[in-house]
Amino acid sequence: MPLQIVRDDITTMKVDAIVNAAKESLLGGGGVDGAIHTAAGPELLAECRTLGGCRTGEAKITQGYRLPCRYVIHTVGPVWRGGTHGERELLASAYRSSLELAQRYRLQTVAFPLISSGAYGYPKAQALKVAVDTIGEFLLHNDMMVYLVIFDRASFELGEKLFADISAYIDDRYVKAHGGSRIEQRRRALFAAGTACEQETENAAPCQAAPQARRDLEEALGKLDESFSQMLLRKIDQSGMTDAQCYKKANIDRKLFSKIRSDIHYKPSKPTAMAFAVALELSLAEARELLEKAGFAFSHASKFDIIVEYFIARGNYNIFEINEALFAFDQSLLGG
Ligand code: AR6
Repeated sequence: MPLQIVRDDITTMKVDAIVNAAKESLLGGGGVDGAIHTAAGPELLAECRTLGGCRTGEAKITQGYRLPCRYVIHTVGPVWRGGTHGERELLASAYRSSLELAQRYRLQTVAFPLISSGAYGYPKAQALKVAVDTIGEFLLHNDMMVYLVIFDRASFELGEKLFADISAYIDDRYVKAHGGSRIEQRRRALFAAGTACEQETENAAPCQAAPQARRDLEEALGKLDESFSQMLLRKIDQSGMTDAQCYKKANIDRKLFSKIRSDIHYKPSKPTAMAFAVALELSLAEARELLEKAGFAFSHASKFDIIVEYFIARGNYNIFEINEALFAFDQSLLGG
């Protein structure tokens, strides 16, 4: 999965580079900067002294010294001054400059903290959105594995309204699926089965199927043999996207996509299948059909399913926003 949101201490990340939320002097400070310098040892500060500082929105690179990563990319985010002083663009630029530097050094794995969201006062939910949007945009055109490291639970806040909306959506469905006693649930299930039987009996026609119905049946049977992989490739072709555009939009890496492409019987995990449904911007009915090919269903007994359904039903196919919400509700993320 090219972008993963994880809860961790960035100084422990075993990646090619971690990013430091530094100040313009690059001479150390508190927060994540302090933690990185402490873990790296005094050689880091010595190298930083040779760099001549770093302007807000730009990035510089050093060795990682005693850290488990090879490099530290130092970037400087903006100080929050109410949001009307170009903060968003400067913050996006801090992420972009760091990613471009990582690309120049041919790094494959990079971990970011939530830049500017501590001492520099950028509201956390907005800082997170800028991070996710900017990294997401970069990953549409570049291959890299990026971790967004959230240090404490409190750093992570979905917009209040979005959180409330999703909670209500889950409650409406999840509670229904789990509500009532076992007897009540059994009664409902029996009732549903009974109704279906009655309908079947009513509709049962002793005569031959009409020609149209037979054609529909033949078409359906013809589709029976289509595997997940085949349906996926067909839908990608129909969408006009290239394979790469589709798997990047699905937050899936190239290797996994090649496996799916070359093995028509490949059985993806549910988050992978869902990720493609989102990347292809399928309707709920189409998404169900694709999931079925992989042996899955949308279930109202699963918060994960309900959250993805919430976004699809609203036509919001931004996989990174969906992942933010899944992360907030402690669910697996979409992708490979
Ligand atoms: N791992 C991951 N994230 C962390 C860690 C950690 N070990 N420690 C803190 N965070 P901040 P800024 C999170 O203040 O707002 C320094 O003094 C923290 O929860 O470190 O960009 C510099 O020298 C927060 O969400 O950076 C500058 O003067 C995020 O990292 C100034 O602070 C960023 O908080 C930069 O301020």
